[in-house]
Amino acid sequence: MLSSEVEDLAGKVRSKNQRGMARVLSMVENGHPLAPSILHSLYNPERSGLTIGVTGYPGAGKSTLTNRLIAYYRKHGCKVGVIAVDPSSPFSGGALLGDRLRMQDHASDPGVFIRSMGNRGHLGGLSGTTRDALEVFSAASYDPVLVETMGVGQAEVEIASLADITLLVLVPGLGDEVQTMKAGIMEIGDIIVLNKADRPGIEQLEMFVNASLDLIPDQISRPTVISCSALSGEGIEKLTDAIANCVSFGMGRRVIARRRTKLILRSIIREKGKELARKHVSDRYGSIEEAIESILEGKTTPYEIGEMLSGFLENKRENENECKRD
Ligand SMILES: Nc1nc2c(ncn2[C@@H]2O[C@H](COP(=O)(O)OP(=O)(O)OP(=O)(O)O)[C@@H](O)[C@H]2O)c(=O)[nH]1
Ligand SMILES: [Mg+2]
Repeated sequence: MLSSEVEDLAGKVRSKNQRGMARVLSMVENGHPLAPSILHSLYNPERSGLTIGVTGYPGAGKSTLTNRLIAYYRKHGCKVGVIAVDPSSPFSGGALLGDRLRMQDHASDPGVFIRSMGNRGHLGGLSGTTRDALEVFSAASYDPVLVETMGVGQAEVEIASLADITLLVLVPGLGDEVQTMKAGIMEIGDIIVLNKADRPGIEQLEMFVNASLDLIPDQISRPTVISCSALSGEGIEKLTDAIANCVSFGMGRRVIARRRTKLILRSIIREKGKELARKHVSDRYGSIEEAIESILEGKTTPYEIGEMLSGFLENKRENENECKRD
């Protein structure tokens, strides 16, 4: 019964049924117990869909740029998916109001599927939701899928870099040092987009960004820098060319498949490891709070609890091996 429901929903996603897709996305977001089985059925590391993360400071023009990219890819006959991620928002389902206004040119286009994601019940938080939503979009043959995140905090950067290619959007006048000098920010993007090139200060920003890139260690590949104006559309084709170049030169399909699989597996290991460890500590002490009390009362230490967890995982593995031998 369950497996037929799983296959039915996975089939709907594959056949691009928009209602089925919306249903599966909600299940993913709410941590529905069937969601992992549906994702298992949909997963294909070599699927052709390209995912593009768009990150940058609030107001940098990410939505305006996303809107331009949607128009460009639609003109070239692609079906485009958009995930707008807002960690501060408890709302999800439809597009966020501001983004909906900016992307309204495409809201009624059946070849564009826009979905916003806020914080919900997914164990892996918003990055887990986005990771899984990307699979759903790609399985439904949306190509490319654009992921816009608000802000450039650690969580947003992590989310944007779940995509195959990440665009980091900077603008003149925000204080070049602030934009570029934040720990490792220049290393986030495969492409650094200097948006609002119609504004004064673009040359200084270009110089500053290039000088900052000179400081990046050699082993990290140097991002491409593209100036454009999302408002006027100038430079957008240069950007889409740079995206295409990233795919054809930097990463063939197999490279993308491997990178994608590594990212997903790493994030699932982190998520499950955390869940398992938390649960075990809670079971042992009643709750995490009570474990803290025990430490404060001198009954144990965080390190002893760490050792206890290692022992627990080792035993679990031994038990599994024994089961296999039986
Ligand atoms: N002059 C100029 N203004 C732009 C350009 N791109 C975007 N804007 C304007 O900048 C403002 C913010 O644009 P958004 O696209 O909403 O920026 P955002 O990065 O999505 O903003 P948040 O989602 O709130 O972080 C809007 O008023 C846009 O019209 C550009 O290339 N040039
Ligand atoms: Mg926006």
